[in-house]
Amino acid sequence: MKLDNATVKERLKAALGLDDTISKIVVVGLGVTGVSVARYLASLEFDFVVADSREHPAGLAELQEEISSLMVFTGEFDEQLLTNASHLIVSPGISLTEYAIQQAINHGVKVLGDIDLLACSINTPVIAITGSNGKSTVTTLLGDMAKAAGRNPGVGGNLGLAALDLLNQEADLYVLELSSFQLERTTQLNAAAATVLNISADHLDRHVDLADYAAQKQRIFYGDGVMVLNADDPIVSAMRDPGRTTLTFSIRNKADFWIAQAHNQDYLMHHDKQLLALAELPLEGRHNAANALAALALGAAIGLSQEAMITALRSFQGLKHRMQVVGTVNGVTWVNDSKATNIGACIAALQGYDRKVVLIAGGDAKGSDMNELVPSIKEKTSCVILMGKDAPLIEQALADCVPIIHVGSMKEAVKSAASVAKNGDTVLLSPACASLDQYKNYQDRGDQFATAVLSLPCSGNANSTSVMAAL
Ligand code: UMA
Ligand code: ADP
Repeated sequence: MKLDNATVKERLKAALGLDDTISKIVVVGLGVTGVSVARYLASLEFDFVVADSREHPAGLAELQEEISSLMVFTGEFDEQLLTNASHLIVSPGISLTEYAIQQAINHGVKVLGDIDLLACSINTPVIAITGSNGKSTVTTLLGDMAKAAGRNPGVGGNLGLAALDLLNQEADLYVLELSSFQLERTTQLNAAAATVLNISADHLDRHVDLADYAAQKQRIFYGDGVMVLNADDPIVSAMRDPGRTTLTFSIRNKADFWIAQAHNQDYLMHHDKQLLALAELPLEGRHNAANALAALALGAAIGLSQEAMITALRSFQGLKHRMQVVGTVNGVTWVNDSKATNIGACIAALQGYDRKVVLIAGGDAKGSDMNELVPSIKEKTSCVILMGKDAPLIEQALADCVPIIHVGSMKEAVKSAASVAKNGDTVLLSPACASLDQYKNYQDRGDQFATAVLSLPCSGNANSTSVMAAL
């Protein structure tokens, strides 16, 4: 629940130095985050201006109708405007290394993000989730668990609904997915429970190196809440703070939440208590067992009932574009994992198979080292179909260890995959790269995949009904 405006203003002033009479605020970026920040500041009667490097930001006209006095600067960021500010509230998609922002920082201008504004505006517990992969899955699952336990959670953040927009609805708990970009400009979050699910290379075009990327993620643990750590991930395990309450999860070894075998079945466990047979979890891939354990640990940290969490787990169908089976055509199963926008996700997808698959990959590698993909591709693929800007980087890394086909479009990729896949095979779209070089976003890439699969000519045992359901 949001606090009253006077209290919020006091807290913003004390914590961030934001003062409605003297602060000179520039909201930088007018996407989903910028619009939510502008609306929120206006509701608190703060003065501010907005800057966006596009000439025509999409949401501008609507926002100008709502806030008649809104002053907007479009086009290349104006160094003087930013340097003369006292505070910049910068959207996560904008790098703090942008020249004008750097100049402002050098002049002592404070940089904030939307998450700190939210943190100062509520007295409600927050569960915060970050990691290279699994954030959206765990955030959504935990939201479902909280609802099953009779709570009224506000679920959002990097997931899509901007954090400050969550204040428009009543909530007794916030479940926030947070990116490294949001966390790098956050100092006020004191989550009741927080996790870094895993760390693998991602966004290295924005962060100095993997250590810097991990350090930004670690900021999720600011405060004194319960830390939920992945015991299988050495970088995450090293984040342990001996003074803090910690819960661990592991799909390999014994931990607070772990997997044990009994009567030839794997079970999700809490210490020595069997919670659920893994076979009852309606999600593809071993990595989703890790996600389920992480969600159970986070829920336990804030006292959700185990029964309610297990009920939510049993009915959780996963999210679109993540290991989503789109159908079986001519005996070949087609799986859409378009959200695999980094190496870690692609490796996790491949490792979930016990026989070789045809892999469709490629796109924008965002500075990651494609050599890391090689062992899993060697072990788990019979052929790799490559597309997109960084296809040559992947090809170079693979160095002829597996047959490669180059294609220019998703339609061609699906056609080529259909020509090499045999009855009983799986074709997996798990690109290990971002989509923006060829598609509007990962959803567009996944939808084009499903559409192309649907248009494949069917013979005898085709089952295209499930393909249509996936669109
Ligand atoms: N902009 C500029 N100059 C630039 C770059 C951007 O002016 O150089 C402007 C854009 O024109 C646009 C605004 O800044 O108006 C965009 O801001 P943004 O890129 O921060 O995007 P938002 O629309 O605010 O969405 C952001 C997150 N996007 C990014 O971090 C890139 C969304 O995560 C998130 O859902 C949303 O806030 C609500 O919290 C998306 C994402 O791709 C899903 N996240 C990355 C990921 O998951 O890997 C981190
Ligand atoms: P995020 O929000 O962190 O991008 P998602 O839940 O949307 O995470 O999943 C993104 C991609 O990562 C998908 O390809 C999914 O199959 C894969 N994935 C999900 N959970 C994990 C995990 N725990 N480890 C590795 N990969 C994962």
